[in-house]
Amino acid sequence: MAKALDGVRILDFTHVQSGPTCTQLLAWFGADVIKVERAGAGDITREQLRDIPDVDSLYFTMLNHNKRSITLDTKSKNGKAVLEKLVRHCDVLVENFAPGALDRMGFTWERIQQLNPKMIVASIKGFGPGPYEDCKVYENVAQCAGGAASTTGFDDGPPLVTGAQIGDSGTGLHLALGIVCALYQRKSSGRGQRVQAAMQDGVLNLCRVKLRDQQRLARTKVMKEYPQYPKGKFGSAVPRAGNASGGGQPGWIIKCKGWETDPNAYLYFITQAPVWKEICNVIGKPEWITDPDYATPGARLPRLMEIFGAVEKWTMTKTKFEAMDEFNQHDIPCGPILSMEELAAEPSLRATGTIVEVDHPTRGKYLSVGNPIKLSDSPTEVRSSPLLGEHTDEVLAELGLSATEIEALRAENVI
Ligand code: CAO
Repeated sequence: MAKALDGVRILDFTHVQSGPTCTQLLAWFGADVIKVERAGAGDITREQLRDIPDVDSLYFTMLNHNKRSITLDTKSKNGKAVLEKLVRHCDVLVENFAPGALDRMGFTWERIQQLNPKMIVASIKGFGPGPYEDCKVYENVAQCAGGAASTTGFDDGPPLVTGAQIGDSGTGLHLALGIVCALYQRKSSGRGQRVQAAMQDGVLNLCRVKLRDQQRLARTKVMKEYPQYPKGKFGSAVPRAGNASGGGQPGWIIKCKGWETDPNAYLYFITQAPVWKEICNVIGKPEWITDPDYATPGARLPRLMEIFGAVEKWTMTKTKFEAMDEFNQHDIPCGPILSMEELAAEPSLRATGTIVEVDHPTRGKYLSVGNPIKLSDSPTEVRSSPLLGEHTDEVLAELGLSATEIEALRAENVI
């Protein structure tokens, strides 16, 4: 079946996590992604967190499916000549080098435009223009600089980073959207353009509700759905909210049967206002339906912890799945805390291709997260990540190089 991005050629200069997540998505939508790696070394993640000696790590394989790999020393004279051909050949260059690296290689935006005015140049950096624009950045730095860490965790503890890679994979997603928009605009403008996504900006975008709360706090000096209310104090900055819901319907994580030994025997529970009556009936507190101290959302705010305690008393007699089943029969929103072990074994995620088993030539079979975005006319088939330089000869031949020229580059260690 045809794919959404059939015919789009991506010069993939990405490494580590943020950029590769972006180009992997584009590959899943059908783009021909040519990953350019340094000869002899490759993307550093090939060897990071290895679980099998001399085999590409899961870190690498899970971020580079469906791509082709070529090796090229882009700092050598003959390597630069090949890179020029690639720039002419491709539609989009994606990179997440440290600031200035592409310029130092001799491929400034101006030079790329001379070579191919239709080329879209997409970059991820840690920070946008400003005091930190020259800094190298990794995931957790972005989480800290983008507002996630200061608003995550409990009030009496230090800032916390989250397991979700919102700085890397989150910014990769932002960049992918920018690239697709630029490809669309190119249809009418006929020109390429620069697409830039800073990791700090991406994290801040995902922390939008916290900037909302910052302004509410400045105006009202209190946030009644936060666990600090009514007993604790509020300062001038949005505090860490523990497990409080980020929206208008208060929620909290509560214990379920087995919590003493199972670190994930918990449920996220939401006291959604329209089903308050049903909540009271299920947990055995029918008197709260009409009691003026509990009957309205406003009256419940200073009593949220008492209410979550009462719900927890009930959920501690049920497993998280039993509690979820029963709450759902009454349309009460809640969700089990699922471990990676449970997710890996979940049949419905396998059925939709959100979790896939992939066969790798040297690793064998492993699990990966497939494409979380489903297009009805462009289904995703997840293929193994490439071995280092697996497609060098094939791609160079497509660029018009003869077998003799390719051998000469190999002899010079350019590829
Ligand atoms: N041939 C020759 N040289 C190559 C090459 C190739 N095929 N590919 C890369 N290089 C060179 C680069 O040109 C650069 O050289 P200079 O420093 O001399 O200009 C050098 O390799 C190293 O690149 P780098 O600085 O990007 O890599 P690093 O390991 O030092 O830094 C990182 C890594 C991620 C901190 C940095 O790239 C960065 O800040 N990127 C932007 C933000 C980002 O994406 N961070 C997320 C990473 S995932 O957590």
